[in-house]
Amino acid sequence: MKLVKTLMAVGLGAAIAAVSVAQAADKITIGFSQIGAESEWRTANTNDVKAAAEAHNIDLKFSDAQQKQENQIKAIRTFIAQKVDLIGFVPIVATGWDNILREAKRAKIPVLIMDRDLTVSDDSLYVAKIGTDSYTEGKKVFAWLDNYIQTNNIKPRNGGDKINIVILEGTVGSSAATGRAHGFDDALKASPNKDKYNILASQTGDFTRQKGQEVMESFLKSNRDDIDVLFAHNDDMALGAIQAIEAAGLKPSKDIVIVSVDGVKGIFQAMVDGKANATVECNPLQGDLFFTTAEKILKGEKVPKSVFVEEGVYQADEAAKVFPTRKY
Ligand code: GYE
Repeated sequence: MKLVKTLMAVGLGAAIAAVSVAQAADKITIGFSQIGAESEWRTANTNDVKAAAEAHNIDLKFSDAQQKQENQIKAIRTFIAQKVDLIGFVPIVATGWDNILREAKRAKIPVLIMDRDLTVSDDSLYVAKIGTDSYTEGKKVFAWLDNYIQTNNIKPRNGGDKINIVILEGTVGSSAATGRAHGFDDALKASPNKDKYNILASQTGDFTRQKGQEVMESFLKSNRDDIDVLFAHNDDMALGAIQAIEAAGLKPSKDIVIVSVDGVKGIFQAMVDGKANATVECNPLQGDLFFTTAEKILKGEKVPKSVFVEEGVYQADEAAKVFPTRKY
């Protein structure tokens, strides 16, 4: 209505200018703080957020925290000063957000969380969370592993009576790491085969290929002939570990069963090459759901507090068939 009046009141050139001003004013502005670029998964997630912002015609202020919570807090504070319509972020770790979220609440800017979970003293400090169900992923990892070990009748390499597992954990304090660890542990404890497994070592590789390789090297130094299984909290660390396993003269996927989480192209390639056994999918393509939810929040619609994206499990024997259909 306002626009029609404007069009009548001014000449054509000015009218076109008025239309674009009106459109710009209508555009939703969202500040988004991403963790960084630690993994193939994260890169896919960032690309998807940027593409989805364009598709939704959102004015996106994107900030990369380079793996530091303090940078995320600074970015959120800047978004508040810029009076964005909504703030989105991926909490690098679960705790430490209360103060900055109180600042956002005081400024009446809604907050929508993506991917990782957070723990706050008051749940009204954020509107909703969309993303990853890390606990279920951890459970799926153990379920796959238990079934694989039992159906293939895999025996401990060192002749002992337990299958020895090493674990490469994700970023310390991140919900992606704690969720996957708890899910795996709970499923292990609930298994009738629980006494057949031993966790030999578990250490963080910070979700990166480089650290995954380094930590696996140190595991192999102390226990080369005892390790039967590697569970990596993400594919990138598994890919780094594969290099360490080969350098130690062992065959990844055969001497050491390898299962990880994410489902990125790199691990599909490794499965096709016979170097990894399975991946539990974690879908990074969360941008469309994020902006759809943000739009609803800004229209005053009610949204569920927590929504998870769909995820599957893939193993080596289907990798070649599935590979061409993978989007990340
Ligand atoms: O699995 C890992 C990334 O938070 C679910 O973070 C995400 C995890 C993902 O770096 O590769």
